[in-house]
Amino acid sequence: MAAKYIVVLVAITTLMLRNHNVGATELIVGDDAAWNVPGSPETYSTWASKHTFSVGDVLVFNFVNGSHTVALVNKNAFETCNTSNVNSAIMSQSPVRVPLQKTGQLHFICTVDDHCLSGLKLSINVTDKSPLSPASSSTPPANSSPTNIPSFAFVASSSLMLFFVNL
Ligand SMILES: [Cu+2]
Repeated sequence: MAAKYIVVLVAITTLMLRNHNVGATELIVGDDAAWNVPGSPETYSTWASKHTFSVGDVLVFNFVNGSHTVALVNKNAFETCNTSNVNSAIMSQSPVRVPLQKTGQLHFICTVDDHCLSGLKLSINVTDKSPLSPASSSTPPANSSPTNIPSFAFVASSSLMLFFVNL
């Protein structure tokens, strides 16, 4: 229970911080590890669990050209690393930039050799950006009630919590 409570608190805090961010967030996949065959197969699921993905954000895959690719696949192809069943062009020019345009699950794999089987795969859950809250320095619109923010945060954090718990 304590762990879930902490996850909810972190999610709410994240949402509230996000309310103050304007514009797209660029997310460097893997951070310093970039898009490379990882030492641990969980590298990219761990990375995904530490980030929030919102409509309007941009995923950036960095790698050495010729070493890797990025392709969008369905859930089944993601799980089985079926590199012959891709839903997008195979993107091979680093950096590959993928704007997140709608909510839902997105699955990416590298189609080179057995890289996907070695863990070079990424699954993310894209959610709606929280509604723009009035900046604290400006006058709130008349139809904006502060009570809307906690309730929204609760609903959104609940779904985030489920996302974390399901990992
Ligand atoms: Cu690769």
